[in-house]
Formats: sequence, structure tokens, C-alpha cells
Amino acid sequence: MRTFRDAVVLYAAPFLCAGLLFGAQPTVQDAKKFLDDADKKLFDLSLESSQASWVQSTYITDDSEALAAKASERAIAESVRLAKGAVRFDHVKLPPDMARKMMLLKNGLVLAAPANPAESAEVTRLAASLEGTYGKGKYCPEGGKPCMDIEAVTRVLANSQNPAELLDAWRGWHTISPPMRKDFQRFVELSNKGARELGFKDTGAMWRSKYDMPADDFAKEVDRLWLQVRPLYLSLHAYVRNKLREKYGPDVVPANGPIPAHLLGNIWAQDWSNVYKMVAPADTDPGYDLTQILKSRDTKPLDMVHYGESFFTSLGFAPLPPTFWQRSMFTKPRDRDVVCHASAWDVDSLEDLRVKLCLDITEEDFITIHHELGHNFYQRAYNKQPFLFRDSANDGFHEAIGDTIALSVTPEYLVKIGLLDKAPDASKDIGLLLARALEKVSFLPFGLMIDQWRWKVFSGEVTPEQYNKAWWDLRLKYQGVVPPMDRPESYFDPGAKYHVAANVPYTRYFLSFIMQFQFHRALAAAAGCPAGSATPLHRCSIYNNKDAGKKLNAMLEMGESRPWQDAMYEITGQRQVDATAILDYFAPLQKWLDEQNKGKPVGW
Ligand code: X8Z
Ligand code: ZN
Repeated sequence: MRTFRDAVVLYAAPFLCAGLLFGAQPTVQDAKKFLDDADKKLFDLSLESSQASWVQSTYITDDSEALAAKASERAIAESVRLAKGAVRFDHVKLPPDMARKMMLLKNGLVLAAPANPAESAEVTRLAASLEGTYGKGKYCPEGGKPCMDIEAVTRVLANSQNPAELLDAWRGWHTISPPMRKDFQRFVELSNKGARELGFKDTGAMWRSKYDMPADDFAKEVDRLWLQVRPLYLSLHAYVRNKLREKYGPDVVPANGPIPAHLLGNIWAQDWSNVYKMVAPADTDPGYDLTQILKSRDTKPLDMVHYGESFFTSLGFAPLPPTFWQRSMFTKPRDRDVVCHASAWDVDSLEDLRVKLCLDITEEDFITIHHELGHNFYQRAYNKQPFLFRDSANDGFHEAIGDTIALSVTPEYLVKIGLLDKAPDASKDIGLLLARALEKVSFLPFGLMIDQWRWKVFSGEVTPEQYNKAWWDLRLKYQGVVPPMDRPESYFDPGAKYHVAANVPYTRYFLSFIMQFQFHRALAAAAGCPAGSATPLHRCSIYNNKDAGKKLNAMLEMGESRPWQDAMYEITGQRQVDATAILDYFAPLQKWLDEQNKGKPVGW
């Protein structure tokens, strides 16, 4: 998802009112003019930067990269000036909505450029070039075999059960990132300099300042949530390790150590759905495979998008505008390099909604399109807010909406829309829950560790000489995975993940994967399946339920106008991120996993 702050398109002309020039105490009136001005300019000028960025991502050339970097540089320089300008109103007593806008101006940036023009140009150029390098990334095997792009590598990791082939693809994808290492190091230096000029300790501290609580409290909050969900992850890890050991043998998978990262069905071992067949419990396997269903019906990429849109319209949301269908990129073009990593855009911050992805006909991409549309429907829901409030309550909210909807893609829902003849009965619940856990629970430590690494990189606790070692130390600590081969510092494995190369903060996904279960629980209650009712949450779909749609929309419309705790309250009646929702959802599975794991080692 791309918001104006992510894309660094904050832009406003320098503001100096007469009172400020002569050193007088600024008034509420001055503040109002400052904010109105900023809002209007940001609204107008974010368009230019979004358009340049769209072309950069969907048509990677040296020129599109240079133009996007320029647009971003202009925007960032002005947005930094604006953040500094807002400080002057620190001692003016402002009404809450004005104070919030000032706070957002000061804390909202993801990348702050130094004031020095040469450095400002350099950091934005590096940002564009790192993302471009990732987008163009290909594994070209020796011996003249054709190069593999990310789609091809993804397919091998998802489908092969041959360890040598898996290792080759895994190793191959990680060849794209060593060339990023030097640029990334310089990027860290310069972005930290920019953050410090705004009064933050470093870029990581700036990222942690966006959660309506002190930055240090936010870091503690994340630790608290991880400790809550860790036992569930450990149970899943132990069960999967054992099944993989049965499959690949004790020489490949240890009984009580970490799992080699190339065996889990995904380049980054962040989503284990693709090993479902290898680990499925024979007697409770629900017996259908959405990928196969979609393929056998000759489903086209556009059909997948229509399935997603129909879910939202069934809740009462208006259909997507015609420009969405005209301007989006749904599949990978054959004739040029693009950034395939899925994203959703609101180019004019009003109605010009788009997605950019390289859809494959798989269950994974069926879920991804729901994820992306969640961003688009959120963007449109808050488009009546002042521009400065046109964002999600916090960045985790933006990531959670489409996933919340996808939690309603239950067997019963698939029957309703004609993709499945008959829903499996309750005896298959463990299989269903296991499939979900392989997607959701497996992700949690990955969602956490990326920024644990980056926070340390930005703070200097991890030096450039330790980039790769620190990365794998954290992957071991949190995920319990190891690289399938030695990874010395000549590699730069973090850069083989989009969000590191593209400077997108990642803790948002960790939050999202916990909050989406809270949202699902609340919306399910509105749709007639409260917790503890005859329909368990993993069988409850809010499809077609206008009450749930209304409840969701009431939260989406708020945008970022209130602290996220208020938005959370609006939809769940709670003011905290609460991991009990995901734990309750998977409680029957955890019990079952612990039975399977009895007498076997857990942890690594
Ligand atoms: O990047 C994404 C979305 C776009 S915001 C496709 N996700 C994370 C990832 O792919 O690493 C969704 C889940 C985690
Ligand atoms: Zn997203």
C-alpha cells in the first residue's frame, strides 16, 4: 500500500506569516492558516509524485527512475520544511484536530532527507534505485538456462519438493541483493541524518513515533504481543518441523533445531501455506484446493479481481470506479521490467484508485487481491477527510482490512459464490485451521523481525559489517529458521526482501496479523456469529452482511482523524491491540498440535 507519506510526497511551499517573521508568538489563526495551506498544497502536489512513482514502478527505466527520484526529492524537501515549521506552534493551545494535524506533520514521514541539497538529492536517488534494483532482480543460472524473475522463483519454492532444486532457487533469488549493500549503507546514513535534523534519534525512532504513544512504549507493546503469540508459533513450528523431517529425512531437517529456510514453501519462509499438502492431517484434510478449483475453471486474473470487488460491494460499498479497471496493472507485462510486489494506490487521493500486481491463478494471489482491495476501499472511505487525515488509523490498520475480509473466505462462502459444491463438515476443522495457521501464524515472527533488524541498523547497534549476521541471528531467534548454506557478509540477504529494498516499514504487518483477528471477531459478532456461538469464527463469513459493512465503514471513514485507539474502539469496543482474538481463533488447533507434539522437542 502506498500512502502519501510512504511515497514521500508530502509537499508544501515554505510558510512564513508576518507574525513569525517578527518573532511574535503565533496565534491559533496563524496555525489554522498554516494547516489549511499545507493541506491544500499537499493535496495538489502529492498527485505529481504519485504519478511519477506509478510510472517508475510499472515501467522501470533509468529515466522513469530519475524522474520519480526528482519528484520525490522536491516533495521530501518541502515536507521536511513543513515538519520543522509545525514545531513553531508547539506552545500554542490548539483545538484537538489542529493539534493532531501538527503532530502528523511532525511524525508522519517515513523518509526524512537532510537539508543539504546534495544529500537530499542523493538519498532520494538511492531510494529509487534500491527499489528499481529489486524490481529488476532476476536469477540467471550458470550454464545458459533462462533467467528467473520473482514469479518463477516463487513457483519453484511453492511447488518443488526437491531440496536441491529448492536450494538453487533460494540461493538464486538472494543473488539480487549483494549489489544493494553499499547503497543501502549510505541510505541509512543519510536518512538518519534527515531524521536527526527533525529531532529524532534516528530513522527507526521516527518510525516508532507514529502510534499515538511514546516511541519506547510502542517497542514494548510489540514485545508484549510477541510473547502472547509465541507459544502458538512454537507449537506450529514443532509440528511442521517434524513433518518436514519425515519428508526430507533427518540429515536435512533436525529433530530439535531450526528449520532450513528453503523448505517452507516461500522465498522468505514468511508464509508456509505451500507446505500444507506435506503436513496435512490425513483424516481431517478438508479435501479441496482453491488453487486447483480456480485453475480448473479457467479463472482469469480479472475474474479474481471481480471476486474481490464483489465481496466489498456485498457489504454495501460502492463498486470501484471505471478508472480502476482502466489504469491498474493486474498482470506482469511481457515487454518490460516492473515492480511486481503487490501494492494499492490512490493516485489523486480521491477516486483514482489502482492496484499493481502480477497475478497468478493461485489461492495465495486470490487472498492478495482481497488484501490490496482492502487498501483501496479504505482509501475511498476516508476521502472526505481533510487531506492530512487521509490515511489509516495507524499503518497496521491499512494492512489489516483486506485480510479481515479474506478471513471471511470460508468454505461456506466458496459454496455461496459457486466455487465449491459442498462445505466440508466439522470433522475437517483441524485441516482448515491448520491451513490458516500456515498462512497467519507462520508469519508472526517474520512480521516482527524485519524491523527489529532495521531498528538496530538505524540506531547503529548493528553496523554494516554485521548486516547479514545480525539478520540471520534474528531469523533464528524469532522464526527458528537457518539459511541452507553459509551466508557471510559478502551477501546482503535483507535486500532480497522488497520492503527492505523499498524502505517500507514492516511492523505494520505484525500488527495487522493480530488486529485482523480482532476485527474479524467484532464484525462476525455483528453478522450473527458472536464468539462462542454455534458457528466458530473460522466458519463465519461476513459476506453480504450490511450490518458488518456499516460497522467497518464507520471505522474506515475516520481515516487518521483520531488516535488509532479510538478507531479500534469504534469497531471492536476495545482500545488495545489484543492477541486473544488470534489465540482464541486457533485454540482448537493449538490443543491438537500440542497432542501431536507430545514427547517431541519444541523450540530450537
Ligand atoms: O507487502 C505486502 C502486501 C502489500 S502491502 C502484498 N504484504 C507483506 C509481504 O508481502 O511481505 C502482505 C503480507 C506481508
Ligand atoms: Zn498491504
